[in-house]
Amino acid sequence: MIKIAIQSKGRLNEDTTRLLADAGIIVGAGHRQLISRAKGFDMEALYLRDDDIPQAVGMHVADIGIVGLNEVEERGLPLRTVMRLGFGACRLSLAAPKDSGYDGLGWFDGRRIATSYPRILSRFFESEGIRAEIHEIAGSVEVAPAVGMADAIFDIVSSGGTLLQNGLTEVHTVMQSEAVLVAPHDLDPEKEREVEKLCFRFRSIIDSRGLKYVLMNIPADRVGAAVAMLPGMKSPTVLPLADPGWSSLHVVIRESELWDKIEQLKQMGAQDILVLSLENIIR
Ligand code: PRT
Ligand code: ZN
Repeated sequence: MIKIAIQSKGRLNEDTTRLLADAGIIVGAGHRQLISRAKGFDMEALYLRDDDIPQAVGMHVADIGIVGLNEVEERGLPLRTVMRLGFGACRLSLAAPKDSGYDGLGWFDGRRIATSYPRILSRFFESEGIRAEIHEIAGSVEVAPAVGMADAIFDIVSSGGTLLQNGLTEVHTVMQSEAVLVAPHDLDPEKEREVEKLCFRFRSIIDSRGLKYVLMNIPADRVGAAVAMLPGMKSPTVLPLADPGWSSLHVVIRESELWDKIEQLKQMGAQDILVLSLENIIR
């Protein structure tokens, strides 16, 4: 049985349990549990604070973990990023007060920067040859400049709303982050096979997100033109209808292009268009 460490509560908890559920693996919500036996996969879930997940995996308390790449990088442990999971997207950025007169990275020289990610920041400053004072604080980093604790901050940003509310401007992005599946480098081969099975399920779910399966009837003499403008995994499927003048066309379309493509298909004479959601793509 493999043990997976997941965030007990917080931003990644819900998306993590949803990804597992979509993969046919039901675990408890975690809010009051420490550990639970999963249904649908031979697995135990360990509920931890995100900060502790890299270490739990590094120490083999858990075999794998789902956590933000930012936490993995900050801990600096020898872990392997097995897979990016496509949720929890954010970036780690430097931000300065709006009226700071910021004029490039050199501005940080000799200044005080508040952050909960001192290791990532000091590595970055080192690589840029910047000497700044890094002040580690645990929470509410964004208020540090206003209360005089720092000249600037280095923190997680997603919409940027929090920076704006605190009179700060994002001046430099240091890293992009998202939730990742991590494992140690020396997982035993039997567990490694289980992790591969899990990744196979995750991959099929992640690949199918944002895709729609579209079926339609279209005049047979327009099929060539329709196929030419459609994507499709290999190429669209074309099936003859009982009426020789018509064909049925099946295709996978990215949600962002859906309406655009449907309008073009309608203009080509497509009718009875069905749009279905896609749950999995097994390649
Ligand atoms: O209790 P525990 O220690 O487990 O959780 P936590 O409070 O330390 O972390 P949590 O749940 O807030 O975040 C978990 C992970 O989610 C982070 O490590 C990131 O990988 C990821 N993530 C994605 C984010 C955000 N987006 C995010 N926006 N983590 C934090 N934020 C913060 C941001 O710093 C800002 O203060 O949310 C606020 C709103 O952001 P804006 O830019 O949208 O205003
Ligand atoms: Zn945390």
